Amino acid sequence: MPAASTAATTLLQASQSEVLGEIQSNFLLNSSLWVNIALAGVVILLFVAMGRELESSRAKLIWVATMLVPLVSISSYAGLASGLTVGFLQMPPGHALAGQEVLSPWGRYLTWTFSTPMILLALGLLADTDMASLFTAITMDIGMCITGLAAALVTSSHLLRWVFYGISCAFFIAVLYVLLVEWPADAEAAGTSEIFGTLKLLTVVLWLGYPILWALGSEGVALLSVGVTSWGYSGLDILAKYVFAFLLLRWVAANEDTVTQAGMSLGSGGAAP
Ligand code: RET
Repeated sequence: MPAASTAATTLLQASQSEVLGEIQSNFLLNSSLWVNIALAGVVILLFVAMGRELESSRAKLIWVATMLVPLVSISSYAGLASGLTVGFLQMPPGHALAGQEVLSPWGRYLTWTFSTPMILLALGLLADTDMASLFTAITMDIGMCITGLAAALVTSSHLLRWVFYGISCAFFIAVLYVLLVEWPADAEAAGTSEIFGTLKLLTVVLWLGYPILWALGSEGVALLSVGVTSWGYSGLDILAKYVFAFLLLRWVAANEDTVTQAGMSLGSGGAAP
């Protein structure tokens, strides 16, 4: 196969140290990664302390799901900062950066597959939803992340990048439907509607920022540079993960009884009959 066509269909061959050099020479990009590593570390310690007093298995389940968010995050950002999950892509004809080698932090999209289901698991447990609804939200969310990763990695066709983007958005709409239509009613019945309402709003508003950023960033129409896009995601992550998780854990720690009594639908260790 001629070298040019190989380059156009795969991540370009670049050593990890070349990628690392590129990341470290871009202050905006590098700082957006290290700030999150530091924050995730602090947040993990804080959450360990906040969960110490929890007793019921249901409250502990919400706590573990919430803890996994910064744990996945610190691993994800370490992967990006080391260059392990970053590569160069040659954009296809039609793309604003066609033919150029663009730095792609593809590990970000991959690791969302592990962090976002934890956010939804914690929210679903808080709303005391049923297994079918929880399964729907989580599988649609995984679909959104994997097809989003495909949209970022496809270099054979500009059109197909946007086709994957559209598929990812369709999965996202299903997640939004569950969050906005199904779970609020469940939370009302479980007596958790106030905190659920706050967290739902935070989640929906912030999550909408991700596809917008993708479309404007170097993966999409390239209006924003790699560094600015990365700071955009890092900022959204700080709010959608750490602030979200802090609010959730603080409420669970203060209202363990409500959480325990509500926990009958999923059979995950609610109050004894
Ligand atoms: C992509 C691009 C394709 C279309 C859509 C997207 C949505 C991404 C979202 C990500 C949320 C990430 C969070 C991470 C926390 O760890 C993949 C950007 C719809 C909603 C909250």
